[in-house]
Amino acid sequence: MSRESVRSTRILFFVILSLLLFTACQNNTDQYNVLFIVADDMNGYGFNKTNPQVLSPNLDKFKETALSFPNTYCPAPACSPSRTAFLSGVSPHRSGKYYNGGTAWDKSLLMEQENMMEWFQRAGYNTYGKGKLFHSKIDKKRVEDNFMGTTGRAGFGPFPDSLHRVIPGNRFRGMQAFPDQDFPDVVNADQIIELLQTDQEKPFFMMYGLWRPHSPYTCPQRFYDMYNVDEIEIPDGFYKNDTADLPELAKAFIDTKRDDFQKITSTEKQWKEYLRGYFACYSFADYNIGRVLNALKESKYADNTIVVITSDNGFHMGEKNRFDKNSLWELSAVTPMAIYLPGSKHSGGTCTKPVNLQDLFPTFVDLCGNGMKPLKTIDGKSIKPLLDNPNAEWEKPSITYFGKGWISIRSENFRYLFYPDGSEELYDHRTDIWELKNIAGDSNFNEIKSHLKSFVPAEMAESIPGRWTDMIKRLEEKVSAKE
Ligand SMILES: [Ca+2]
Repeated sequence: MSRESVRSTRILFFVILSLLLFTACQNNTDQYNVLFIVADDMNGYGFNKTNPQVLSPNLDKFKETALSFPNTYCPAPACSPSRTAFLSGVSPHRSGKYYNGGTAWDKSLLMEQENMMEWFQRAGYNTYGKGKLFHSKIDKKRVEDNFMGTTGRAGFGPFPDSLHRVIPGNRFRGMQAFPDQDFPDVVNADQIIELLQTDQEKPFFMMYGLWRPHSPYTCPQRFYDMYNVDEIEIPDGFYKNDTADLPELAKAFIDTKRDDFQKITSTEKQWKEYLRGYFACYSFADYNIGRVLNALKESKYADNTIVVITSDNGFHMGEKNRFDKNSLWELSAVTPMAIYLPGSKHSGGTCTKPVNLQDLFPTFVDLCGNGMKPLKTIDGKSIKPLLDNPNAEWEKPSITYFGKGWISIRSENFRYLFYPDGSEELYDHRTDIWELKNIAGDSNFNEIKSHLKSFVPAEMAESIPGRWTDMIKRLEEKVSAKE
């Protein structure tokens, strides 16, 4: 070998060695890290700008770097069934977990399921979780195994002071300010930030579950101060008589929360104070999300970490005469989402195709799995094709379930609701984003209606006993007796 070629070989050797060392220092050879942030009861007001009064500067900034999916919907419109579905990969129509309350993970279908974190671990990841994650009680050891450093059986924790906890039937107790460190969202963000500053030997899947903007609407004073209560406007989506054209079952359903509605709206001033509480907590959640995003930006994982930000379900602030989630209409079903994919050409873009939180697990399998498939069937469909091309063909609508036979199907332009007695609603989102005019009876839309109806599953599981199971049964009996 000539002297020249020995020299070249040596140079090549050092280049390869340096590359290998560089890659090792980046913690993950060819796998992305994932930071998955889930807020609680965050509707589209700030995230999707459907109510421009709500300030969410950190989400706005994140959206400039990410691909936004404003038409993302939950598998079921409440914390526990939504999280159970998207973390297990089992849709509510197969598990029967449609409502809050009761158990779920001790039922065999879910117990035997390999959940999202377990799959990530098998795919070679370290998994971390802080804050509100599963919601439904899952085996303590399994939670601890799934999420390093998680406290509490349901992946909650640290638990908030009782002042910040929800009192059923009393979501709002007036403006009550407390210091930052009183809030689990702050403490959990601190811990996530610390993890991002730590050397990671393996790729990581890190989940940060916020409690806000979920009620009670307590937060640090400066977030209330962002809103002048006298200037707050009643939401555009509120319309006094938009429930007149609903099916009987839907009307009876709305009546179950009428007292709640009347109490909050008894004076306009009180309603505005309620709105300020939600808006302030929305901005507080935005602030904590911003802290975590800044920490990621300053970390060495900034360039190889996928970031997903979304909520477990949406929330009505008076629309359809409700102050609640637990419904199949847009405000409750929407879970606005944005995804940062390193190197994406579509930063700052928007994909308006209808997607579902149920689609996240298969998407992670696609992006992070290196061919590792889940052990059991998971529902949903990978949205990787949309991350690659936001205008790609996407025929699949997004489905939200609220009990056996209670189903809502959202295409890019329409929402179709189907009830167990066969009654229906249809809304055209091109002209009616607040779903004020039910056009199910308009024959011009028959084709669209029957197309969407074809996605109603032939079989749906009976409800696992939960907070709404008996109530829904009684409503069905009451309405069918009248008909
Ligand atoms: Ca929730």
